[in-house]
Amino acid sequence: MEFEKKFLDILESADSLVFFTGAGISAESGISTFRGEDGLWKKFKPEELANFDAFLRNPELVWEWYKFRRDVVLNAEPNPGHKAIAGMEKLYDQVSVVTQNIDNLHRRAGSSNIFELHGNIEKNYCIECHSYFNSNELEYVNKIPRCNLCNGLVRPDVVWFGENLPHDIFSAAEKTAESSDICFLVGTSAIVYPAIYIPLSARETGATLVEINIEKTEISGEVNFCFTGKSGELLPQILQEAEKLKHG
Ligand code: BV8
Ligand code: ZN
Repeated sequence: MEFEKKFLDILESADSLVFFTGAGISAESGISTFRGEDGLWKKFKPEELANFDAFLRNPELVWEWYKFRRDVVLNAEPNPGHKAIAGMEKLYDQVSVVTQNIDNLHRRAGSSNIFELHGNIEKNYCIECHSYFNSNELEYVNKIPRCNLCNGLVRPDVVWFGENLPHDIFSAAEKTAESSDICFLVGTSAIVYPAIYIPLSARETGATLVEINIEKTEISGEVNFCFTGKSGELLPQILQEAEKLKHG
């Protein structure tokens, strides 16, 4: 893609970058998005799966869904989009990833400053005594993991609809966004709150918003630059431009 000079000048003068990512950045790793054509929500209804009442009503079904998604994630690899974001850390003083994804792919790609707003599929906790368990430590009783300390129900450590986001992570992410020069919005439909406040607060404090998506979204009209294309293709191109600008 040919990037306009205005964007390249901002890319060159920036010190601090934030990448606000959604399910779309992992699509090229073979992980379904939520609301796309093959989206997860097409097959399952969020209200039946990604909320606490649904979990209490039918823990087997919710666990079946997360075990399925965890298997997909474990067999997936970070794609060139994840890797390009990790590569930016060699060129800029501050590079942060604020992700809505729970798939761990940014960490596996080598990013070192990650804020997981909606949790992580590898982490779980007992709803009774709040003991934490990694997914490979879980002990299943009739397809449901139970706490080996109090026999309570264990749930994925992810944020379901109607649940608050981890306050410390959210406010740290917001602070990072507010001190960024560029906030990239990568592969997100930009409809889930309060996550979407992160790029909006970056804009409030003067950051340039750059959207990377295969289609227009709810926020396309409010960003400074809209690059239409696959993040696995566009992000490596932006990294290449940044290398040329920063290394001359
Ligand atoms: C809360 C769990 C306070 C983990 C998820 C009415 C109006 C506004 C808000 C609300 C409302 N009713 C309720 C709410 C609040 C609700 C909300 O925002 N709902 C939305 C759907 C309207 N939010 C909440 O409930 C949040 N909590 O508000 O707490 C509270 C407290 C008590 C009582 C009430 C409120 C909690 C939200 C978190 C929910 N958890 N996931 C998991 O199982 O994964 S949400 C789920 O959506 C994922 O976390 C996902 O990350 C997130 C956002 O989706 P995206 O990542 O954007 O993915 P999506 O598929 O939508 O889009 C993919 C994009 O990628 C597309 O644009 C596509 O074009 C693009 N793409 C595809 N391929 C590529 C690509 N782009 C580039 N390259 C490609 N190759
Ligand atoms: Zn317990």
